[in-house]
Amino acid sequence: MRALVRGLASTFADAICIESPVQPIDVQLAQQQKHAYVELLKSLVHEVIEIPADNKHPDSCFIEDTAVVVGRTAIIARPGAASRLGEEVPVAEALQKLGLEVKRLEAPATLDGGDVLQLPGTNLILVGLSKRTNAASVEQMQAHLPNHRVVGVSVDHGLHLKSPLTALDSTTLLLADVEAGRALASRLAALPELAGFKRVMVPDAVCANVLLPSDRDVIMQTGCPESEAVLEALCLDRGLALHKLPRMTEFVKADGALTCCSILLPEAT
Ligand code: CIR
Repeated sequence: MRALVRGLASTFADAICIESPVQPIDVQLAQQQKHAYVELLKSLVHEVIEIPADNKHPDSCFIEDTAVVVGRTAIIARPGAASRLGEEVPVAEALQKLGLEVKRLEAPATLDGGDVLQLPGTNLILVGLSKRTNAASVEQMQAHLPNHRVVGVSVDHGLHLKSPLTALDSTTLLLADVEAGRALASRLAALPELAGFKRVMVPDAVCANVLLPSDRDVIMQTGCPESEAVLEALCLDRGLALHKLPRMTEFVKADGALTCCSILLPEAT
């Protein structure tokens, strides 16, 4: 696996904060937290490639939202927040240079990558129908990915589908036991495609969003001992290595999840 990340804008303090209580962002602390994230990723993937910061786009470090990589295909997103339009341009160029087959979503589709959950070990891709992502993007994603099943799921609360939900592996979904996670749990219960997945709730909003830099490694954020204990037990049971990253408080203030700061590129790419 390789990872694409983006430098932190000097304007990061102006990032969109809608879901979390507004608190001033300490950009220097954010730099340190981002550095720790990248260093941990470097120890777990073959290469981390960094696209330079873009000070005109305060949210541009949230690179996950700008493209979805599925195998050798990169689908370039159309960010759902007007202030984020354009962030995807250098990301598309980088993915093209890396040899991926680049496809684009076209208007009226809008999509943030944080709304796209690929379920490991299956050809199923869930797309959250949220404030940022619409049904046209589901149709276009499906057309670009004929060997996958792309299924839209309504996101009634919170920013993105993956804010309170990720997959731990091909058997287990993690959900945050908060309003957004509970609402999604009932939406997911109605999907026959997910019948084979066990659903595990963790108490903390931040801890259900884990990053999988390989099929053996899981990264989570600290800050909730109860959630950490749940993840420890799950990982032990599955032979997965759990890596704990000190909570990225400044990113959480801007509604960012752990997955949001990278795009993972499978090895063949
Ligand atoms: C936004 O509102 O777009 C950013 N402040 C946060 C984006 C977080 N993205 C993600 O978790 N995938």
